[in-house]
Amino acid sequence: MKRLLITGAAGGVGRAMRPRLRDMAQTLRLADMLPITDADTHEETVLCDLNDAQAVREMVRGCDGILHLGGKSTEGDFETILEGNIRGLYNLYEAARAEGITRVLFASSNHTIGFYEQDQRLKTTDPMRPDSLYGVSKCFGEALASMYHDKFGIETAIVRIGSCFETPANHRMLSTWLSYNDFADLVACVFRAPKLGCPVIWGASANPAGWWESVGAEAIGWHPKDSSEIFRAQIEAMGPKPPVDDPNSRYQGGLFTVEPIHQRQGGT
Ligand code: NAI
Ligand code: 15L
Repeated sequence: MKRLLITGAAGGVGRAMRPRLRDMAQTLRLADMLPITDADTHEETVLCDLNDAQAVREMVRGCDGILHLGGKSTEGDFETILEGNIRGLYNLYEAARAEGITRVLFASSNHTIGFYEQDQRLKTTDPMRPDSLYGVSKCFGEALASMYHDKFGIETAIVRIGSCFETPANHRMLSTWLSYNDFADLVACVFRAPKLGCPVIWGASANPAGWWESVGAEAIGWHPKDSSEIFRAQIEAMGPKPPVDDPNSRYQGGLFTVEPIHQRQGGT
């Protein structure tokens, strides 16, 4: 691949992916609304707010694929989510359509199904149960990706990421953790597959404590290798698992289920 666009490249996952995706493309185009000042020789940077359709069109021009990580990544006020995750995603797909880009990895989230309880085992085909406005925006994103596939043939891997951090941070994440290396392997499988379609994929490592059926993506050769179990002793040493009625022990989405509806502070 000549040029892979990474949106949200200034964020936690974006920063972790950059060295791991070094060989995925001749050039990595790193885009974010925040400046990125440490680009390497094989990288180029674009400052772009996803809410700005013209800027998004320019951001995607000349790219062969899009790893879409950009947007509000936690619960927030509706306007912020609207700008980054709803209008922002529409801008991205419209730009991809106009510029002839046919493959995307969309970073969806476990918060699309966060109100399922932790003793439930889910398939990707189970109905969504979002736990937050953020989760609802990811449901919108999944639907938008599906429509651009059916109508225009743009292929998207919809990856419902669990918790993608260096290490799991609490008991819940022993079930939801996705290692950076497993995610980077998934990105490689997505952009190298001869045919992708528009699958929903659980973005989790091979965690024995996991809740999701068929983690991995057989059709494109993705088999996660890491396991959160190596961190179990460390997590248990931090304190006992919260009681069963605590949202972090009851719901798959954890504390997102008790987030209030936030109001934007200070006007528009
Ligand atoms: P992050 O918050 O660290 O990074 C997101 C980046 O998007 C930031 O650099 C931010 O400046 C940028 N951004 C936000 N709004 C924007 C806008 N309107 N225009 C342009 N850029 C904008 O999030 P993280 O953890 O790196 O996650 C990456 C993606 O993966 C996000 O879409 C998140 O929703 C998704 N995800 C992450 C999970 C995780 O455990 N890290 C779990 C599930 C989903
Ligand atoms: C997400 O969707 C968030 O982007 C991330 O910050 C974590 O909260 C993660 O889910 C999680 O559920 O652990």
